[in-house]
Amino acid sequence: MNQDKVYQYLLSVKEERGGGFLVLIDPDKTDEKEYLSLAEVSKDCGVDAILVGTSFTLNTNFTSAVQNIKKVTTLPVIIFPGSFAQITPHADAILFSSLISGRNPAYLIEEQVKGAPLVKRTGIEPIPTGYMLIESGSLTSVQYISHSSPIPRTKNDIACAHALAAQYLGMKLVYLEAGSGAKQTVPLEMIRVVTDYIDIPLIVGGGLKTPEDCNTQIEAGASFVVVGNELEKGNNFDFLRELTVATHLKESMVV
Ligand code: 1GP
Repeated sequence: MNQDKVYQYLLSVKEERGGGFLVLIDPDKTDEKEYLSLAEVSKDCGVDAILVGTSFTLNTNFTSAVQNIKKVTTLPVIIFPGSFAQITPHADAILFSSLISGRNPAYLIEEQVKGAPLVKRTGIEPIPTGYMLIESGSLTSVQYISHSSPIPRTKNDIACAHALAAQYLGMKLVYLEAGSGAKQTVPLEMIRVVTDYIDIPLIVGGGLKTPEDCNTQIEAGASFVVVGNELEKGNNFDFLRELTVATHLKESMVV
């Protein structure tokens, strides 16, 4: 069995399309009917994979949400967990993340220790990911919940050092996170500098609202962009297609 099938798929997306577009579904914040129809049309709209995650689960049975999403799409479904309790066998993979920009042991290693045996038991693919919060203009849910401070927006050297540490620790991805609904996205200059400094792919998300946002973040060096909040405002599939077209730099060159 290919142990890193989803990761290899993501690398091939980056290679072939010039950048990957990931939809983030938060089943706790969105109506089931809406997120299932979003998942259903995603592939036809050019989406490359679906992330599913939430900061905390108030209203939803997370496992059945993932199971139902999986039923309506052939895209890889990847857990983007807020806690180890979101590990479920119905997904294809999990961003097995450590919040390396923080110094809170709960999110650096404790959640991971609780989650690792569950990942093994379920057989889903762990994708080791260095998760970094970047200051984005106001307190975000992820900062509040994780009790950790983000990296200041202008401190590219600090961002680089964290990202390189992730690489040297064997992580396969670095995620620069401005936070869901962020006022300001991750600065383009930080994306440029970090991309040049490390050899592993970068995911960038938080506050991306327009095709231009996605395009400029990929142009700056991100391998993948994540959009969640903006797609929770009702289903506009033409808009989703515009986002993916703007992300896929190589395809837009040939159109
Ligand atoms: C949040 O990076 C993701 O974890 C996506 O952010 O919801 O603002 O698109 P948005």
